[in-house]
Amino acid sequence: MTPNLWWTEEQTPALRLGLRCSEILERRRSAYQEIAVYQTEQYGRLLALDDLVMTTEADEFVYHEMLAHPALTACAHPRRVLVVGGGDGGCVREVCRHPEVEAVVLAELDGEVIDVCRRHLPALAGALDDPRVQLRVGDGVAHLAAAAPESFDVILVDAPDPLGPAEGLFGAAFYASAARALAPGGVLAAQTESPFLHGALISRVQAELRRHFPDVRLYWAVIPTYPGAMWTFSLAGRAPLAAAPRAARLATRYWSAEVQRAAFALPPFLAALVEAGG
Ligand code: SPD
Repeated sequence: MTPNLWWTEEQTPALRLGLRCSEILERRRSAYQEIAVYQTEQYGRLLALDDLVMTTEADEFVYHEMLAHPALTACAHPRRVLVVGGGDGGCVREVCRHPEVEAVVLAELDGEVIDVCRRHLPALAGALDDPRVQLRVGDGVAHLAAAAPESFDVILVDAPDPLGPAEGLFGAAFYASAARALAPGGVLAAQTESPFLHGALISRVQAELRRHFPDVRLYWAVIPTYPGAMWTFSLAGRAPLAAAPRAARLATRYWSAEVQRAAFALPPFLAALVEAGG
């Protein structure tokens, strides 16, 4: 144990998140990034990529449940699911809770993220052993561009922050590929960052999605270790989305049908970001 070991994320040049750690469980450089897992005293194990929090044991359920279940319950027949990013397995775990799902493809850029999470975050990465899951290690943008038309019912974009290779996961070409790869009743959900730090990105993504999808919404959840704590997701349907989600009985800790309804109620400053995209 290293005394007084602090992990810090520089969220902006003027804002940091600090968590005291008892141990660095792993720290290594892959071809793409530095991958690290810390044992924090407050929030359990923390996975960081290039010194940015990807997930912690304490709040991962909020993010993964809220990324997966709104899209899966908005889709009438979610049989074939693509998860882009999310090599930790948390999003795949939530997808696998739905018995209607027959196949889940995980397209993760960095195979070493999967290896590290299998070792240190088994409550998330254990889902990758579900027989319905197929792992595809490689660029998610290229994977989607090469996907057959209408080959997925649900696409979930579990992107890291929009820096470096992940920028493409927030880009116009990626959303065009996603619309093409979704079946007629298909639904996409994507994490779209913090309204406090990335308002312009939210406006741009919402506008871009509206170019390809007839029904686009924004919703939010509270994730304490992400910058600003208030986090947004974008939902887009290839057809107008039903007023009520499909009923689903899921063993969840944050998501429920009622929470989902509430998550789409936007405070005026969030509604303004949606409208600002034009
Ligand atoms: N700033 C944190 C953004 C991270 C979003 N993706 C996290 C991946 C967890 N599966």
